[in-house]
Amino acid sequence: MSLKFPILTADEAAALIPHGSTVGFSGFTPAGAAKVIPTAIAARAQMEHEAGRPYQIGVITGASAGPSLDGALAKAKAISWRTPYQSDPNLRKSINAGETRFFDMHLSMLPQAVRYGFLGPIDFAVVEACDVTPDGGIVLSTSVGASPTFCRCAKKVLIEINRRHPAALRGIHDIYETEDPPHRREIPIYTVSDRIGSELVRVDPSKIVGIVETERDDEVGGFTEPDAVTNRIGHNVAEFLAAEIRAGRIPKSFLPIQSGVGNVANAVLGAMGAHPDIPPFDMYSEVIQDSVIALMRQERLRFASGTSLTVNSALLKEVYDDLDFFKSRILLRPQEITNNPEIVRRLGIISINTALEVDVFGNVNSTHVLGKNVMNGIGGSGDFTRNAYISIFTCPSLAKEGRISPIVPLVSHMDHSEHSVQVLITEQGVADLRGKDPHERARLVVQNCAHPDFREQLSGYFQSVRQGHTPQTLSAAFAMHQKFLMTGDMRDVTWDDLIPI
Ligand code: 0RQ
Repeated sequence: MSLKFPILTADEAAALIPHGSTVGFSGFTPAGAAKVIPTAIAARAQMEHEAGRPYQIGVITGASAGPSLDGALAKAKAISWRTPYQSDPNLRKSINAGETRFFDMHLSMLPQAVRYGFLGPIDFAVVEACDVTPDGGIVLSTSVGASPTFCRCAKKVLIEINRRHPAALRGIHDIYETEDPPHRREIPIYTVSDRIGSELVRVDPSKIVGIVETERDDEVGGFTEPDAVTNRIGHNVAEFLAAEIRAGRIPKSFLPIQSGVGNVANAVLGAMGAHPDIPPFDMYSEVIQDSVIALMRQERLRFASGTSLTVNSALLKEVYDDLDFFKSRILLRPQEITNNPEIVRRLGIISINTALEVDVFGNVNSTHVLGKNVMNGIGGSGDFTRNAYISIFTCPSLAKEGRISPIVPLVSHMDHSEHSVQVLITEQGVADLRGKDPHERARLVVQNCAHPDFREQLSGYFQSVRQGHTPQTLSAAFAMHQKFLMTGDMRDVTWDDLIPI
């Protein structure tokens, strides 16, 4: 590494960032997130607040960041606005209390929104890296996210060089930015492993105002062991995909998989890896998570293209101990490329994401509990779902110890419409919605996917509301939600007073 750039402490770096700045931080679920500078900014904010002075910044990342970034800044009340995706409990609380402005965006669109100037000028990029060359070539760490765009657009760049990541990571990244309209051309990716860009993020070296040296683990949460429900969901997904191959609707050589984040997604990948009728496959996804590492070792997963390597510390060590093996099988690209609709549709990606709530017609709520409080954000689920070869949503058929049915007559917030959602899978079974009208969809979803505790209640609703292309009545569509808000339980809703108009 070059010593050409000033070496700063985290506090010195934080002191450079004035109140009111917009900062683009590296980090994606929350791999490769900047850590020590945001924590120092939070400490500075606290001091300023104690002295009676205002201090807040606008925060943009690739996707969710960990406790050192979103957590620390939210606790210090240092975030005035935030986009595009978060999962920190403190930040979520602050957003839902109306203290932090949060606007949710499709992850593929964030970098171009920054370039187009839709989010205003970017004052600072603060990115984690494992190396930097004297001429301003940055070797990012475990995620790419939106960092290349932040570095290009920001007036000034601060870099955290994290010694936990070896400089030999160079080569795992494929950095490519599209031109903006009217000069944009096709993105030349035709197979998941096509390399189209550079190993480095290239920045005008005069913009690099400092380097902070760190040695910190990524704050990746790790997954709980699959349980009976997540295993059953995984099994149902794998069986569905195997049947699609047998029916000739998926080629025998298979198609690339996109898989969301979380415990269900981890269990689904594990089940696909174990299924005898699913051939070794590729991923063209966003997040490369824990189960991927074992699947690669077992040669069940041939190649994974993603924007973040979101694995726990023990697995990351395993990757670093055998870097040549993994570097020949993993590429990390900008989120604008991993989630790009053009490529999702060209490669024929099978998307598998988790729903918070789904209605019997196939409309999906990924983001808002009871239509009101945001959970994390839409993330990449919309980028993939809208453009997938087959779009699948999974969820357990019960939430909150059986008091909530995630399957409802009408979603309380809609992220993905019935026009984009093709297959719904719970631990109860599969509802293949392709080619079905809303009445057929409703019957299938209730029979195959709803929990037995709610089947009668849900079908009772549709027996009462028969008319229309979509059987629905506005007077009772949210009766289950209202019952939960009043009693803490969605069960035992009756439709006696329902007015079917
Ligand atoms: O509550 O946290 O209090 O236990 O919601 O639910 O079952 O643990 O599910 O962790 O897989 O997250 C949709 C949020 C699912 C996630 C979502 C309660 C439930 C629990 C979490 P507790 P689970 P997961 C690419 C794809 C959007 C982004 C996306 C997500 C908590 O998958 O953020 O898809 N997706 N990105 O009890 C009230 C309901 C509920 C409910 C569950 N109907 N009503 N509460 N819960 N259903 C990756 C990226 O883009 C980065």
